[in-house]
Amino acid sequence: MPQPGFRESAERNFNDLDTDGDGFLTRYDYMALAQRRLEQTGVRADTPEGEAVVDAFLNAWDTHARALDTDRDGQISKEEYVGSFETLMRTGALDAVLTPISRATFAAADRDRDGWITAEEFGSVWSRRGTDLTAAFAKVDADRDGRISFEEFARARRDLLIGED
Ligand SMILES: [Ca+2]
Ligand SMILES: [Ca+2]
Ligand SMILES: [Ca+2]
Repeated sequence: MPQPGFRESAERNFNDLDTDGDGFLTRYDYMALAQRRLEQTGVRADTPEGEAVVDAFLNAWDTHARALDTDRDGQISKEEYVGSFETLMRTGALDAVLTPISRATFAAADRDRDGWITAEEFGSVWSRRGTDLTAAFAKVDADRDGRISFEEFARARRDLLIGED
């Protein structure tokens, strides 16, 4: 049974993933996303942190392509993505993709490598347009200790993706 707003979440995710806006997801879009993440965090691609970010996005592409690109033409249409989003969630494929991305993003954002994301570090990874960073930080910092743990970060990113926002 589709949840209310479910299709909207899936469409919004699709649009976020379709970096070049041509209406299809390709390997290029995921590479561009990884590149953008590196630019935001100021992490270089040839560092272990940078490689982890690129690997996580390419892993996401491989998983999405395997699950969704049924005609194997190397691109995923919006219909293919939106129509399969619920299956991705139910089978755990979404988490298999999301967890490495969250881990790599968290590591890239944690510039002083103390295992926490502070308010200053937060700005480089939470960049959905029109976001109030202070409010977003407060929401992600579930236990309100003024810093974001990996668990808090991963949970918030998942909620964002599936529309429990
Ligand atoms: Ca595209
Ligand atoms: Ca830190
Ligand atoms: Ca916290």
